[in-house]
Amino acid sequence: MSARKLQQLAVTVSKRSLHHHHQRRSVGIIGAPFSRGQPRGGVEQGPDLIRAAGLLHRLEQQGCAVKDYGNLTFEEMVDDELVGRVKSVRAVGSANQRLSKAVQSVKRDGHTAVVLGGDHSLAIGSIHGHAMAVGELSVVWVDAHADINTPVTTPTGNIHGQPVSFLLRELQSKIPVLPNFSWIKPCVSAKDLVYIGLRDLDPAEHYILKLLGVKAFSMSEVDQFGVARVMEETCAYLSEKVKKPIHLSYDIDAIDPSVTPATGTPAVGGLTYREGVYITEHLCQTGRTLIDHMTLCAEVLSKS
Ligand SMILES: [Mn+2]
Repeated sequence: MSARKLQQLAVTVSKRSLHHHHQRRSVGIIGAPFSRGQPRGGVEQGPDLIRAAGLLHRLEQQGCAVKDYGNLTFEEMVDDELVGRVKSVRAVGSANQRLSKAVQSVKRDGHTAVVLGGDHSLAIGSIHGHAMAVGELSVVWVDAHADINTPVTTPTGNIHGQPVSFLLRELQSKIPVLPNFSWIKPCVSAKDLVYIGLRDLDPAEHYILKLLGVKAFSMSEVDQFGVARVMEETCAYLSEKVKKPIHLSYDIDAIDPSVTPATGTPAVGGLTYREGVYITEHLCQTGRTLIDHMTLCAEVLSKS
């Protein structure tokens, strides 16, 4: 069910962009069956389940040229002990380095890169690879959670709650040295990040967002303004100075668990199905004025 909704999200994206560009969009799919950023099993089946629900066929039906790069394989890590309180550090660092290289290669081939996760720690490699390939990025992060704990502030030790902290330049002095993380180059500025759908933040995350002045639309603000105005303001904010390519990082738990129950971290009071799809539609309409400057990547949590 969750995979089906996701497939519809992706199809909506390609349809809109084709309509506005009048050109054939080529999409490169990367599967990242990885779950070590959090403790629960199942999420590593996400890429194959989303394919099984017909994602590629539906994209082709909409006129996209689709190249499936298959699933990445990740090495087993023995002796991946806690570092401070952070779990599976070596596995997460190594998997994301691999993903970053894969994204760079897909971008070099000229595709819109779509990453199918996998838990949200994969955003580290996905955004890093995208930035290495195309330069400065804007990031739209759709999620119930901010995922911006540092390895020091994390209450759980799970890296799926920390990916943004590794990517933001402003937080680099707060990030300790971790095994298999030395390859990461912080590549996103706080002013180029917008959150949508937040409703479950840890105290330290709230503090970091305030400190850095990160633009964020919580669910209260989606309620108050409506998703259409939220998206208008998001795009106006991101294109204030320079129009940068947009990286969309979409955690399925942004949508209400009554619609997408297949997530490890459900948070009630989320986006409706239409609000969740509208976000992708609006970003693609923006592509009309940002031709060839927009790439969508989705890191997706999908539990069977
Ligand atoms: Mn989340």
